[in-house]
Amino acid sequence: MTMKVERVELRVVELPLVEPFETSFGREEVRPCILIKAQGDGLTGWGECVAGAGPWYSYETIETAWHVLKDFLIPLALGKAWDHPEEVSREWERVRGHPMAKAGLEAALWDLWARSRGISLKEALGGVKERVESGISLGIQPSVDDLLRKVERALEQGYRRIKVKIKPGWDVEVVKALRERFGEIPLMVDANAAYTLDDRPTLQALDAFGLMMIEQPFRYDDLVDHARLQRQLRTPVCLDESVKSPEDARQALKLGSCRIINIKPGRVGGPSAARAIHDLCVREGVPVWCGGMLETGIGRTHNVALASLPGFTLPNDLSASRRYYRQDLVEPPFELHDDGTLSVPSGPGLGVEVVEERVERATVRREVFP
Ligand code: OSB
Ligand code: MG
Repeated sequence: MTMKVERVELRVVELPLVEPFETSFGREEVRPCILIKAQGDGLTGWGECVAGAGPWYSYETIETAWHVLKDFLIPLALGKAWDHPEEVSREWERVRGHPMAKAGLEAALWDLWARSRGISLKEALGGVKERVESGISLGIQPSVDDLLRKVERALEQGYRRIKVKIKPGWDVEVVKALRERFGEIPLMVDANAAYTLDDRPTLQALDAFGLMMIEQPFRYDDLVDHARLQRQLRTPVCLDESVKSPEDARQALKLGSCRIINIKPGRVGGPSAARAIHDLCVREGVPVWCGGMLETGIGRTHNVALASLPGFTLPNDLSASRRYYRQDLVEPPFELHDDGTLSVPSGPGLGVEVVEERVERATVRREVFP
């Protein structure tokens, strides 16, 4: 069944976070993102582009993504006949980089495609799980006591693993305090590229705490130094920022830069690329989990569907809606079950309702194509 996108609507929405989120690269109190609504054949598909206000996590921003979507990706998609979203995303390979812009639009096409077949995103992607394991990612806090309180609450709520953000000066002491207080809980750290080879004594010290993994200690695009580090650590290195495509993933595994990969569809160019990395990692025996970018319910639903694939064997950065936003953009919002999981929606497409009046209220910019 051939499809055609006749209309695309882009919006920037801004949602206040229930609490500020601080990492080694900055602090966010309001999360802006681009929402993409693609329509054709009487159906609507939604996607979310995770580029942020500034180029702190990667080079992409709301402005660069808007430009690339408007001037290159949307024109390549509009009015073209296609059978599968992967076909359209192959056309975009001509556009170098800009994975977040591509991922947002490709996600909308997957939603459209799944709806046209009356199947869920989970089925469309080849997912198998009805529930996905939830972990929580806790930002840098004003004090260690604050963090201990946050971790205690997260454990009470049932989160299946705790990830804490680290940076130089907020690392070994913090992990030591967590181990002393909570014992052998499933614990990991994420440095968001804040360290260099000179910091190996710190990373060696972290190696003694039995962490599930150390996420992205080195530069946002490094594979070589990570490979050297991984040879010196017992703790698995997990790459986030450095893996921006299936090709990066292949090279990282070849070089031994990590033993785990955090798959974020936004970072790697979309659901197709995310699935390709999953498939590669399954073949190579490398565990993966789905990362997050503080998505609204729209991006979260796409991520939850992806995380239902069989290779996602580690807890994901997919928390309940209320952990991020007072009111999500979808109904029903994501709720944490007592066993620390989220349900994978099973209705057609996203399988949740996008509440358009909430989207409208959060909108600060909008444009329709053609
Ligand atoms: O490095 O994984 C990261 C949020 C924004 C940018 C980068 C990261 C994160 C998170 C939050 O860790 C994960 C989530 O959405 O829960
Ligand atoms: Mg990360």
